[in-house]
Amino acid sequence: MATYLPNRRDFFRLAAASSCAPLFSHPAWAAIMESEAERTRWYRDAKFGMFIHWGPYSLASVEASWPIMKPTPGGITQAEYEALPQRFDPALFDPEAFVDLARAAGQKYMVFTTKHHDGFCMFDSQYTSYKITNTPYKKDIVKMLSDACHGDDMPLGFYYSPPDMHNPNFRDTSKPASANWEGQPERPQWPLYLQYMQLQLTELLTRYGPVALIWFDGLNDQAKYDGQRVVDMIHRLQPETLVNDRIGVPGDFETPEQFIPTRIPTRGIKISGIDASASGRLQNGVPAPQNFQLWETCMTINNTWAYNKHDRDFKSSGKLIRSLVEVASRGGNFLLNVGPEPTGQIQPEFQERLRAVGNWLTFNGDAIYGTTYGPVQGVAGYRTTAKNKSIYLHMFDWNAPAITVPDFGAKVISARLLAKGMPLTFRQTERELEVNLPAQAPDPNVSVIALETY
Ligand code: FHN
Repeated sequence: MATYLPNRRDFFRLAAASSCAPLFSHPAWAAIMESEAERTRWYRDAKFGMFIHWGPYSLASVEASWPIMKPTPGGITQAEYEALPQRFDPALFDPEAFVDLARAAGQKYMVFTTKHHDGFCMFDSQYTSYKITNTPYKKDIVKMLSDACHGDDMPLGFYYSPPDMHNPNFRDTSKPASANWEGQPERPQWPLYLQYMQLQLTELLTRYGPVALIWFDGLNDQAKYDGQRVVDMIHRLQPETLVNDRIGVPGDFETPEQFIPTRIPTRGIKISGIDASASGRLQNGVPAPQNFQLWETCMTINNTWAYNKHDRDFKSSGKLIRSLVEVASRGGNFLLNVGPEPTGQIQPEFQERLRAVGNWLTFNGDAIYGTTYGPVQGVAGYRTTAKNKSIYLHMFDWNAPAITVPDFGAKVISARLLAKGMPLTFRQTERELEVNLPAQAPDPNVSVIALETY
């Protein structure tokens, strides 16, 4: 039986009640940090996950839900969109194949859309008829995938949308979704919608085995969902389930979307668009561990979350490998998305790129999995990650005959090319470390130098 430790919220309540400001040096705070570190350890070590956006919308090659929330002229109508489940029958869906692909990619957890904003449930909920078991396919896809994941020890998380265009207690469904897609908490029915959410989350947390995390997607004005009550209920059902930051209360991890922060995120400073890589140069601050804010960038391989046969703008394998390195070098997780086809297959362009990332990880995974942010930040030519006494230099530029790292505090015992195990000679002074490099970089995308230190 785990001993009860006040969680972060209780700590602040306790401190406030004793009319003193929360003292981060307080023994309770250290205990909270330790208990949080234990809960999130598997997640922090996993580093790389597969996001899956899938539903009847894949039939129409449109984005999930947004076509009815913000319709475009000439686009699919709400009636056409809401009729798609009538012909959704992914006969080629093989959940084991999804898990095998994630494994081949080096992805160590999966997050699946159980219900997107459109309100359609990919699980057999007893609280709605708008669900997968009322389609020609008939089978509970969440059950199939969770069985496959648990059979392969693959942690599975559930994406769940608090916004729900189909539920009449979320919004007045006599009007088009575009009129009130943000929901109507002012209506007397609102508490009934919050109860519906709790009932569905209870189904997801009691019928599908261990749930690694709940990935809420609350969009705006998230306070209307009474998030702390929801999180408390989740932890009563599965205490180890992690929760993200998109239901109006701080979560176990923050979720920058489609961008990688240029700094290492820290507690109390919410990640925002100004942190996006495109907005500015890399920042070189390295926070103390207790100030680090756990985070995860979610990203698409092309530009759409759902399957879209028209979206041919695929990121290259090299770009995806470098994105993974960027994220890991700042202590984050990378949740890379696939949108399966209406047949249940994952398109070859996604498979090719995911397998290429997996191949890179086969030789360089030690420099990613189980690491945290490295001691050198903000240098254009390389990134760093760290794990125990090892420091990894992820070379974006290869400027033989040597690389010089200024102000390298740690005392280096050895240096080697990680992928080939080839020893490298080096020279270290008080001020800098210089590592001699072979003329040819071993990897066309990112070559890793492993440094062992005292
Ligand atoms: O509207 C959703 C979108 O469809 C997708 O699910 C992303 C993934 O994080 N979240 C919302 C946009 O921020």
